[in-house]
Amino acid sequence: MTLRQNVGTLIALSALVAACAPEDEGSVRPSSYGGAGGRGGMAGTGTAGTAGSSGRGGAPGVGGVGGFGGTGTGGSGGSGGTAAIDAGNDSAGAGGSGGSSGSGDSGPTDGLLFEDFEDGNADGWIADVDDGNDSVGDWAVVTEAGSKVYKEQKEYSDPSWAVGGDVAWTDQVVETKVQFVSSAAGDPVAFLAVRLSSKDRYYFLEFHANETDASLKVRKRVNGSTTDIISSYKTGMPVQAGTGTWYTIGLSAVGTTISASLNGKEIGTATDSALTNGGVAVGIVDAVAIFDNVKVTAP
Ligand SMILES: [Ca+2]
Ligand SMILES: [Ca+2]
Repeated sequence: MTLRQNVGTLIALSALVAACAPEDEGSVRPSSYGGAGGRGGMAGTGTAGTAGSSGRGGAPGVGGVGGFGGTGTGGSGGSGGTAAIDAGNDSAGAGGSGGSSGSGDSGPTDGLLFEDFEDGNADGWIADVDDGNDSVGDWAVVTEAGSKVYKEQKEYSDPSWAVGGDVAWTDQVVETKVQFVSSAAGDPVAFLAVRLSSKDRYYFLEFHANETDASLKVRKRVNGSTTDIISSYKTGMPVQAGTGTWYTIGLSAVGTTISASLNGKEIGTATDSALTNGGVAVGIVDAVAIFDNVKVTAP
């Protein structure tokens, strides 16, 4: 039955009730009849109920997950949820949004070390280790081109190193991105070292930015003497690395095999047994340069 039909039925019923009601309560009735009932009163006007309380806000979100690499911290908790706004609606508001991501260095968890410097810290790195001159070196984590990088900010004519890792490491495959920023001296060289156990014991790669050949060398430093293991390469080398371009340089020491790579391509291998263990290092001479994504894995 529609509403209109409903209303019509009610009106009809009212008319019927009115028709059956006595016109005059005082009229004389046969004594065998009881008195007629009185008229119904006017409909009352009820007071509207008070609105229900709003729902409670949702619980704050869970903090984000810290980054891989062992140095990340959890993100901050999310904000509380929005309270329900409908009067009388006692359901809970929506839950809070999730927390922000952690700020730790990301990267592979199966490697020995990964450092992208995105947490703003060169944690675990020791700078200014060089050949006896402790005043050399001005390393800092800075933002360049949207990424945090490790920068040797001043140009020195003596090698300036930053070392990391663990002196107990044996077999290791290391690579890093490097970019020469400037070189007043005009003969910039970047270094990458493996099996470094002291300032006088390590294998290292030399990357000469302004050579057109012989721009990479692999050398060893043993008890204060430096010796070439692989003196030069020409095949696959850039024609002057120059400044402003990222290169990936790699050096590995697996057993007695020492290998070097440029942009992921192996460019030479040598055999040497002088050094068996040590950490890693990046370095620079005659240049301002930046490093990023230092990765060490065990083969
Ligand atoms: Ca970075
Ligand atoms: Ca870091």
